[in-house]
Amino acid sequence: AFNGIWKVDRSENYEKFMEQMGINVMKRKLAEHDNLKITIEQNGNNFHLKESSTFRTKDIDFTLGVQFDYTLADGTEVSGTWELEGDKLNGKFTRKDNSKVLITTRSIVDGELVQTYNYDGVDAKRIFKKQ
Ligand code: MYR
Repeated sequence: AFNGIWKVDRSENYEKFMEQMGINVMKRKLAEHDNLKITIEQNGNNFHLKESSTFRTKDIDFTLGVQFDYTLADGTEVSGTWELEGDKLNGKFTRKDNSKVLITTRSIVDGELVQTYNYDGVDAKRIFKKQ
């Protein structure tokens, strides 16, 4: 269900979320127009993602339930896991610099990919359309 090429269409409270993450105003402005595109290929428990944005392109491989390292576009390093709960992907990642937890989910809602984010009391969403 997650397979496909997903292009960001709109965001909710993403700027506040990034502010809570400690990202400076200039990077936040750029990140609001990052044209993020995520290509997802799921094979059983294994995922291969291609992330592309105005910041970078990056390949990501992970297996459900298996911890992996990831570097956010601003350089922040995290480590954590994705797990599948029903039709929903639940991600829990811990920042290496301050040990705070970033919770994220991915689910398909009305044909759109909805990714939610929570960090330190601030919630945000980004909604992607299939190409
Ligand atoms: C992936 O599945 O895309 C890789 C793992 C994602 C880890 C958490 C992603 C949170 C991204 C938040 C970016 C906010 C900018 C600081």
